[in-house]
Amino acid sequence: NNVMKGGCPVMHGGNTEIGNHPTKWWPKTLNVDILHQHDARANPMDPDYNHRDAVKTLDFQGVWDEVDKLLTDSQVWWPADWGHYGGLFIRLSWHAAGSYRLGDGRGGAGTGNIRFEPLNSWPDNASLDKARRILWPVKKKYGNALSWADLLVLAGTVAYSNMGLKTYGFAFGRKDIWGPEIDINWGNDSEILAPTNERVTDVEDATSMYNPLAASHMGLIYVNPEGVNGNPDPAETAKYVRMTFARMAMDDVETAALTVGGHTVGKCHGGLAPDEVGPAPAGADIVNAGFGWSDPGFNGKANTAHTSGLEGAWTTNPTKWDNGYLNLLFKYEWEAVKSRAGAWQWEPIDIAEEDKVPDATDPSIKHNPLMTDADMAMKVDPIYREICEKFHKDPDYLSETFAKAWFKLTHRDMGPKANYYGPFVPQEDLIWQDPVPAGSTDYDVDAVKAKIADSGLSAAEMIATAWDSARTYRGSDMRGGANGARIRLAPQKDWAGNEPERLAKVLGILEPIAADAGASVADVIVLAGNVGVEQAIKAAGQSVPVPFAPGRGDATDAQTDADSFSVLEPVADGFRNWEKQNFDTPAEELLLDRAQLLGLTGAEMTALVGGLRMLGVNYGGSKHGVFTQREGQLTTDFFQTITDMDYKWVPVEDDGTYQLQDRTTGEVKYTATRADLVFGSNSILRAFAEVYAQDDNEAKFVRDFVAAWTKVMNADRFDLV
Ligand code: HEB
Repeated sequence: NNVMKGGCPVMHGGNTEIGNHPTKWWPKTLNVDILHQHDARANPMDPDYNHRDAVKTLDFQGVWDEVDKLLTDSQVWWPADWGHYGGLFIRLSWHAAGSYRLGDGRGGAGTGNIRFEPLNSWPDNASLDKARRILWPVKKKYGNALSWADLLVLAGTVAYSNMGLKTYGFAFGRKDIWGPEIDINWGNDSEILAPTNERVTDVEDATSMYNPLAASHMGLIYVNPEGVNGNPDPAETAKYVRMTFARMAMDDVETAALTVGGHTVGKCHGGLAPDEVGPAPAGADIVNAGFGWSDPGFNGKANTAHTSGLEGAWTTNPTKWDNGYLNLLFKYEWEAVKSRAGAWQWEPIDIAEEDKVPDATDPSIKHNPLMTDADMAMKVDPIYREICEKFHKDPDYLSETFAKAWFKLTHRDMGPKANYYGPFVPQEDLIWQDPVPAGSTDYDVDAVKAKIADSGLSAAEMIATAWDSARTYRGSDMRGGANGARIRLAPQKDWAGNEPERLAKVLGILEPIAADAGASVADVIVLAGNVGVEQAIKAAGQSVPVPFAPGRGDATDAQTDADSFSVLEPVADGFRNWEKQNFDTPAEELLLDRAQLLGLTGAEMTALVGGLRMLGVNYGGSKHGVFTQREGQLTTDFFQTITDMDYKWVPVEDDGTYQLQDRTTGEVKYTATRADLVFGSNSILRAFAEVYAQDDNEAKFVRDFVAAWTKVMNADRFDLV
């Protein structure tokens, strides 16, 4: 049978390898898959499994104690330095959390993503594969109630506590994912560890790094420990430390505290020359059991381990929380030398014997301590130096500042405190948690609806305002959203995208209604949007109620860290067909990214865009994409038009917009942007658009629109789930 001569039943490198994705030949294809990652079928838990219920049953203290015990339970396959895994566990937690970036809220410890590519195989995460395996018995014992994501952050926190730091607290409640995150752009670099030049416009100016990247190389959490592009120069490295930490929402004091406190414990590992180290986990041979960076020079002793290539500890007592780091940094002059593995590091000149560091395996041997280029930045950069001198003189100040910065680092992407579980949650409210007071649920919703309907506001005004209030939500770090009604406050009330004049008018009418009813403004904004949508449904001759869940609260200015809200400003919103300026990134990509942050599926995004276009809520009243003769009715006209071959699509020269011309007469029937036309041109989105254009799906469309609308309105209602 010649037809079947191919050999194996499954061709090696066929559809079972990731490199053979169907669109690989067309790499610019819109990646709609980012909306469908972490699909229910990729999740092994039962369909009715709710991690929030499970985590409440966890034996919190038991887990803590078990991790504490593990710290000194050295394993033959990865022995602990000085018999203590503290440093390793802390680096694990820090690298889990440190991938967070403020720009889009992506990365961070909130999902357990470090278990998967690319993070699992990033060179900067070398040996953290071992750290997680050491923790496996705890995960195994406590099971579903203990997520990996929680455990990865808990490990470092317990380690600090064990070594003498008074920790600030810990919250459980992170939910695991079961495969790589595909929505995160880690950079467009040509290769792992490509020169920093590929991600900046000017190497001397760290702030010129492309947004929202927050690391100096592909594959690193922050900066190159050997110096910018591997050249030791602490003053230059200081710029990158400042920039990368700022992009993680850390100021200079927090950054210095984290660096000093981080390197107060543990050590660097440089057992080998880099070319002797085996491939990362994703590229390693099957017999490595999921481990990467196989190490032919490793003789079963801690002191031959290889990780970064730098070698040595920062302090004389690397398993204790003390002030040793700053004592040594300021006591000695340091010179750049090569480690035994060939990496640049700094070592002290003429160090006293008693300040030397005991060997990680044989304490009778003593070594020089080391500093990375980033550590030297703490001494060389005038701002960091001043902060560190204060820390040096006042160790309690260091401990308190560090403990709080560590808590922020490891909890920054968990959203508001409603997402925190367990007995170690700190009482205090912190401004970066974007606190929102609880709102009333005890008012007459129908009476408020009636007042709104009588208020004289148009459906479009109400829908646009509710949408703007809710659209800032991003699931990446669970910030933003309608709760808190921060759209009333600076800076949001003045954002161009919120059309400040219309917003002020609408708020001027809704606020008294809220006050009269004892409802929050946040609730009334959403309720008004629902009223508008219900009117549009009725106008289309349908009747589908829009669900409403009261209970949002109104935040105050004092509860709002105005600066940290600027990153939530929508500078483009394809749902309202708007861009603040002409961006290089095409409108459809901006729309897709926003839909992903909102947690929408492809069908939900499609229903919302096509529906909102019918409701006259485009920014500035533009008519792009308003493919209907009956604006204000929630119909499927958008989809009818976009799938209709009677129209020819013609670009408007130098404008970035398009015309839909009658194919026979040439008459311009409608105008459009790329955020409209993509629903007719992209093969996947067109498939969704066809569903809603179908004759049998008019009612389904309205139901789907309402469900997607409600999802966005409730995206930040962590109190409901
Ligand atoms: Fe770190 C380690 C770098 C920051 C914590 N560090 C390490 C190393 C290096 C680095 C290179 C070594 C590795 C090995 O093993 O070999 N860092 C670095 C840099 C930076 C940092 C560049 C920026 C600035 N850290 C940091 C932070 C923290 C830390 C922030 C926390 C908080 N680290 C750490 C630890 C360690 C390290 C703990 C130790 C580990 C062990 O012991 O194993």
